[in-house]
Amino acid sequence: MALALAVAGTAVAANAKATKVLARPQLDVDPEYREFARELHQDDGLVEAEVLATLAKARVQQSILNAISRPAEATKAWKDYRPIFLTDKRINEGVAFYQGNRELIERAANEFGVAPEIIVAIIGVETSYGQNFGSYKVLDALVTLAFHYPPRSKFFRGELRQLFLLGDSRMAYPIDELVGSYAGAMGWGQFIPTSVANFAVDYDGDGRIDLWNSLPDIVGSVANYFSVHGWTAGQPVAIEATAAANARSIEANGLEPVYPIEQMRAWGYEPAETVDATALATLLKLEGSKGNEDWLTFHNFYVISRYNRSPLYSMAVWQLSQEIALNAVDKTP
Ligand SMILES: [Ca+2]
Repeated sequence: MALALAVAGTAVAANAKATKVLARPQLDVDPEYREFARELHQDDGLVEAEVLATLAKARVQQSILNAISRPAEATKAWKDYRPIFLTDKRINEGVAFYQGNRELIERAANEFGVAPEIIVAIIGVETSYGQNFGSYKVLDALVTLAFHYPPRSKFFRGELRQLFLLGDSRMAYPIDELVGSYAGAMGWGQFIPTSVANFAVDYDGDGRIDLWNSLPDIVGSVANYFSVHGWTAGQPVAIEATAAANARSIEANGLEPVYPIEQMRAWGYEPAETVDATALATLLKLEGSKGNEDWLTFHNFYVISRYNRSPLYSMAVWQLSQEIALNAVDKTP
């Protein structure tokens, strides 16, 4: 039943505890909540009673545990992953979003040194341009995962702590009202609390961060995320290559670009576009709908992967951005 997924070995204990909490939180006697509140008081100077009062508003939800336990999308092949994101609908809505907010998007892109179509594509892949940013209370999601999902409790306790540290003064809304994904990712760009703390910006200058209703804050925050992670304007992202029959097999270790293009060519990978021979790349092999694809991916592709570690995610963002850029050409004379 319900929480059997929690942890092998301690299933009985986890089950008993979760059943109790699911039925009715007894916060005044829950030692884990107490310990957490005590830590936030000792380490961060928060008022223990206030932390407990906020925790008391959280609802532990089985649907959150079900969602996080689903198999990862990383197991999909590119031919099955691509059609989820590269749809006419998502491209057309991205073009409309770009054209409708061109001044803002291009101002942020210039200021932060990021490609405008990448900002649009990230928001498109994450939440279909704000149409689907999740319906969970962030507090519910993080409390559920911090205290009832042992495999990642350390990570989510850290995010819950950061949510409290952001506090009502930094965010545009009280922290117990914030809405996001089942994993506590917030707003149009799906920022978890540590990402909000490190990368979100108040781009409309009202003193608060609003990743739900302020387009400047949303666009500026995504642009700043890319800027801080090292996006380099005007540099290549990914180029498809033709592999010679005797192309050397390359065991790519992640997406970090370590091989100069001239080396890749010597090994039998001919880029489909002209590119600086000294540019560093790595090889990404994908299973496309028409067979295997060999891609040379560069530093900027690696930067996209800092938003989400899946290579397929990065490729979807990149290809969506290119479709949007093609179709969103500025037609003003
Ligand atoms: Ca703001």
